[in-house]
Amino acid sequence: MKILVMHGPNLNLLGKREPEIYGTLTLDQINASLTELAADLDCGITVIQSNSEGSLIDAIQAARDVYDGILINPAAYTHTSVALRDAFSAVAVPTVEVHLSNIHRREEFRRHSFVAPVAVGQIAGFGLDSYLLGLRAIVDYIHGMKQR
Ligand code: CA2
Repeated sequence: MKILVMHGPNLNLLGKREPEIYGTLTLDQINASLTELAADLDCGITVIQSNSEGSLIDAIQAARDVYDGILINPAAYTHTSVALRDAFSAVAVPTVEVHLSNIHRREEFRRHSFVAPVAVGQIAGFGLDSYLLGLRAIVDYIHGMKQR
């Protein structure tokens, strides 16, 4: 099973700027934990990070017929990007949306996600564990699909 892990804009700054909001963990550390868990779950992961909406959309389109699922933290594009939502809708690759923070208890503008309605589900508020739970969730979901 192959999962594409996608990190959206500014997540490359994790652990390097504003640790009071997003903590001290770096993106490399998150990716290392995901890689470890992926080995336990017997799945392969490819990780990308982009600050560009177009590059993320290109990656979603290219994921069709290549990856079994997508794990994404769309970051700020969560709240703004109809284009990202349309790409997920078009490729129909099962997707789990994750957020480090609980977007529902932050500013009003973060409460709405354009991605959530086209995702299998959303996990928010658990820091690194949001990603790890998200990886378990997408892998379990795909196993379930294959049994049907
Ligand atoms: O909680 C999350 O994971 C978010 O997706 C993070 C986004 C934010 O726009 C979403 O509303 C919630 C922001 C990611 C930016 O990360 C930074 C890390 C360090 C310094 C500055 C930004």
